[in-house]
Formats: sequence, structure tokens, C-alpha cells
Amino acid sequence: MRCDVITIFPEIFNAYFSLKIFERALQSGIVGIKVHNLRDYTFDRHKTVDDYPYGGGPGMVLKPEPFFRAVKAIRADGVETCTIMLSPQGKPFDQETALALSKEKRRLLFICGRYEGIDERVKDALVEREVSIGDYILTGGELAALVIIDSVVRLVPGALGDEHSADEESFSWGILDYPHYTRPPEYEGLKVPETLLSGNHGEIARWRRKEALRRTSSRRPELLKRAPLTEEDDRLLLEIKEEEKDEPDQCS
Ligand code: JFB
Repeated sequence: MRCDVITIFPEIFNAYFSLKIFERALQSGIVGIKVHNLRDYTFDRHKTVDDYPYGGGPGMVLKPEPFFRAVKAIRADGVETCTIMLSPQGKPFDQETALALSKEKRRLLFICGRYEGIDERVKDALVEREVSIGDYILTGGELAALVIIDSVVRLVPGALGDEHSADEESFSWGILDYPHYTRPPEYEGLKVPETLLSGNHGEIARWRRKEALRRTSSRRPELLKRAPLTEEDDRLLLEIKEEEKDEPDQCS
């Protein structure tokens, strides 16, 4: 998996990718990440990247020329490239998109803006996909690019070392995770659920699935419509409904 980034804040990426888990992924060669400073592609001695918006209005807009020069310089090595721009107007990013990108043979090039955004001609001429990480406003594309790279890299086989089970991940696909516990069995009067200490693997699996369904049903009911559910899941959901009659949900 090869990822390149164009940004005016390369330090943000270097800080995150120098974490131990990413250092290993980078050293192994399974992942390659290169961060390019947009200012290195400016012409003038002030290294100007922004300018006033045509038509007026508040804030500044990132100029097109440095992006055109940066993208051309990066693509000059002939490596097939999928160019992705982060923006609030983009297609919502989800796990399906993460999986598709993790299987992408081409280099991924992330274009990060700041201020009011980037001159539209950059998108028109250079960008294949415009992506948003969600309906809230960030101050720039950098955190969105990090979110996407993080979620994509962990799906690349062997990249982060810990081989999270593909079986487990496809089983739990589309619903929320079950609650996790570790030692001690009791802390400040708070007990670990008895079932998890029982050593009965069948009963533990059933308990976890039921708790995952309980959380999904109470917090994200819309997910249950899309998730692949078994007949056993339907039985567990009925049990949960019955329990709710006795003890209504306390959590909002
Ligand atoms: C991405 C960005 C800005 C215009 C510009 C560049 N989910 C998301 N929220 N915000 C962004 C995003 C994604 N992906 C995002 C790139 C830029 C925000 N800004 C700031 C905020 C509002 N309107 C500039």
C-alpha cells in the first residue's frame, strides 16, 4: 500500500506515522507513506499558497498552481495513482470504501486543503475521488486524510502485524462491538459478567453476540436493517426486547 499526501502541515502526518506500529509497517515495506509540503511547489520567495476568493467573501482559498505542480511532480515517476481530495462536499467515507482502498493496486494520493478550501480547478483537473469523513466541520483535510489512511492501512494484510481475524471481522460486520473486560474480576465493586469467567466458549460467544445486538438495537437501530443477521440473531433480539419490558434501557 503506497500513500502520498500533499499538505501545508506535514508535521501532523510525521507525528502520527512515527508511532511504533506504523514505523514497523513502514520498515517492513508493506506500507509506504510520503508526505509532500505544498510550499515546496510555490514559485515566489514568500512561498504563497493562498489568495483572496474571486467574488469576495470571508477567508482565503488555496491557489491552484502549487497543487498542479505538486501532483505533476509526484506522478512524474509513472506510478499509477488514484488522487483523492478530502472535503465536506465529498462522498461519505465508510468501511466499504476503506476496504476498496485497501485493495487498490495504485498509489493513493491525498490532497489536503485548509482555509475555505482549494481552487475548484484542482478537483476538476486532478482529482478522481472527493471524500468526506462525516457531517461535522474540520479546519482542514489533514485529520480526514489521517483517519482514512489509518482505517485503510489496518486492512492491508500483515501491515500492522496483528492479524485481526478476517472471520471475526466478517461475523461482526455491520453491528456494534460487544463489551470487553480484562483483569481484575472485580474492581471498586464493579464485576466482570459471570459468563466471561465461566470458560464455556459456546456460552461466551452467545453472550457477546447478544450484547453486540443489544447495543446496536438501542444505539444504532438503523444498522440492524443492513447487517447480515442469522435466525439465532433474531431469537436473541426477541430475548432483548422481552428483557427491555422488565428493565427499560438506562443509557441514552
Ligand atoms: C476537509 C476543510 C472548511 C469549507 C472548508 C479544507 N468531514 C469533513 N469536515 N470537514 C472536512 C471534512 C473532510 N473530509 C474538511 C478539507 C478541508 C474541511 N476545510 C475547512 C470548513 C468548512 N467549509 C478546508
